[in-house]
Amino acid sequence: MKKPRLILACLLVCGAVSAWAEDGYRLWLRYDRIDGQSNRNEYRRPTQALILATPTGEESAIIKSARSEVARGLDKMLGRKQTKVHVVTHAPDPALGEDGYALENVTVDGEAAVRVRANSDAGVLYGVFEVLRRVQMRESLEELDVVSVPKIDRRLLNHWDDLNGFVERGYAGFSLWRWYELPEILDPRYTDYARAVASLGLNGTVVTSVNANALILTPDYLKKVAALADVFRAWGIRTYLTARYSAPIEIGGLETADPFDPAVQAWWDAKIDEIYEHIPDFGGFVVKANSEGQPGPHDYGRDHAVGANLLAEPLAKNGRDGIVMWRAFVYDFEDDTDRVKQAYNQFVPLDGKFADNVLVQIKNGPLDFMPREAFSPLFGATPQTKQMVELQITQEYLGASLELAYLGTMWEEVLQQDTFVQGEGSTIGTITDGTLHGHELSAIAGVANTGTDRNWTGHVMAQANWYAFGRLAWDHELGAREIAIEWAQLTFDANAKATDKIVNLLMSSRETVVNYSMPLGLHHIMERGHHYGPGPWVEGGRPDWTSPYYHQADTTGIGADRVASGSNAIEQYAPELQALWGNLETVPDELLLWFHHLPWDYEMRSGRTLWNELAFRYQQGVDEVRAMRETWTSLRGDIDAERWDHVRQRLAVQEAAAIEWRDACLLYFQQFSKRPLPDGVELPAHDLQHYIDVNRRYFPGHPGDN
Ligand code: BDP
Repeated sequence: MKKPRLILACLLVCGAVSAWAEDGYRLWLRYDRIDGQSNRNEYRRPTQALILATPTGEESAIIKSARSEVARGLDKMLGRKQTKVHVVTHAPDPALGEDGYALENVTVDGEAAVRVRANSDAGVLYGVFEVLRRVQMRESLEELDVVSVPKIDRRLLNHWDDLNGFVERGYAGFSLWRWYELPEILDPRYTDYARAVASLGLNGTVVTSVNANALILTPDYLKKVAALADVFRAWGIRTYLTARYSAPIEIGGLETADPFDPAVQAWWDAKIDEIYEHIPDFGGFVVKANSEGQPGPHDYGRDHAVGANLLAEPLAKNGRDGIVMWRAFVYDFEDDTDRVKQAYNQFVPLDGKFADNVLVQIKNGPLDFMPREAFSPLFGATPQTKQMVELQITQEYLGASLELAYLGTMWEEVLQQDTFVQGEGSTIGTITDGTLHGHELSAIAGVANTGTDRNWTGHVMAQANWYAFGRLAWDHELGAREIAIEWAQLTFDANAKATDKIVNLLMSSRETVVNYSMPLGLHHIMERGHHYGPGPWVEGGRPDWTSPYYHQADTTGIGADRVASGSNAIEQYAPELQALWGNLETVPDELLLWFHHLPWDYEMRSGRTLWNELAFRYQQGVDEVRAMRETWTSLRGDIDAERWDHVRQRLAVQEAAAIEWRDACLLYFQQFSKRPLPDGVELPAHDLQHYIDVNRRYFPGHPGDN
């Protein structure tokens, strides 16, 4: 009688396990057992022991994390009880910098071992993660000759998480931080989050939104932050906060937040001391000031440098190394200058005025994380000021977590973009890593796409964006394709042909989104508020929050005139780029309507008229999504059914979205072009009003009405 019950119990348990098994929770840290005895042996031998070598040789919390990851990863993959891990002292090696590591084959007591050598415990942890990655990818651990040193010091995620649990522009559930439970209750997920972050070599996290709430700086909340920071610290991750500029008024009881007011200065000084009491390795602040209604120094007639330095000084007090990341995402309603020129205009005159521990944090484009923008001309324009790039991992304008858009390709384009500010090779990567202008301190930020969804990012394929950001933060010269290959191998562990298909799908996906939403340099023509789906008709309210402000479509043509005949925003770029982009012969199609307003019959390189080309690009976007769906269908059986179906459903949504974009935009622009759709472009199923009437009240991630 006992047996059937046992079998039943097993069926239930096993069933439950498999129902959860492939829900994406494990991200790229799957650590499945490596099949095949011979294969396993290849890794067994060199990893008979792991030697963790640091200058102190201490058993710190981070070293304990590294040990736990070896047990969780290596032992599981190799089906081994316990890998021997020895922690030893080793002379510091200047070639490894603060966080870098070397992987070497050594022999200990006649046995082969892998030595992970670093100047810090965090470096060792990163090295251990690389060993694990190599085993997961079935790469050899013999003849190791690896030295890997991050190019950027502070590699940060920026969470746009509100204290009420809502994630601004987050499409993967709610905030991971359960403020009401903290500090007493620690969700085990905090540790899994930290493991994932550390596995990429990221070393900092800003846990609150740029649209900051001063409450986070009150004593109760600081205790909560400290509890999170304690978890993160064991994984080499420092905690940062956003600072609301008016906090001295809101929680300090002062009348003003004027940076020149001694009481305000004293308040921040004491507040920052208090933060360090709770979080001894506090990383510093991100500040959004005088932007989109946020308070800031302009409220008192002071500039951004004065504003930033107010916080920077106490952060650097008593040998602390806290920093201020002052955002350059500023534009003013009162200012009728082309919005894309405003940040440059505000920041260039301040060059040299920022304190040493201030970095100006600049979005890749001068507008706002569009599917494609020309880069922000502020990069490299203030050589005496440290600059860092802010990338957006969450897909605010690229289909949220409903659509597949691998951003590695976009970020490769951005980081390798030449600004020419110091001649050829003045890339945004080298500005961000500090080498171009000889700055010691460097940082990079990515707006996180994580939330409480079991798979962390809403769309399983959006995990690739978290992964790619982390890898590029470590080394901005890595290629988008090599990162995609790594991620696909680690995440799906499929055969080579299937992996190839997944990689190709990722690699073309961003351009596909550009094609069906904002081709040829169009921008900011999305729906208002939630920013999902088409909205070229959006009007009313402040002009720089409308679509016609950017597409400028009328009966004469379409496109933003940013050359001398128009706003002349192009003059903010180096002469090389002015020549390239200002000239219709040489400007790439991708940026055509970003810089030029052109007649509908303008003849494109393809030989088509501009109108026909526009229609053709929208159609191409739809066709490409259809091809993505076919590819995905062909992957059935090559990857697990759960994640296959998860992506399958979302690709169907993506096709419908692409069709909606195409039809809505073409019908809208056709009012001005007054030309028929060319052959090969499908006719819309509805009239324009139908698309205008679509109202997605239920769309998440919507903070207000911009
Ligand atoms: C825009 C978002 C908005 C953010 C803002 C920012 O729509 O939610 O608050 O950027 O970066 O992209 O401050």
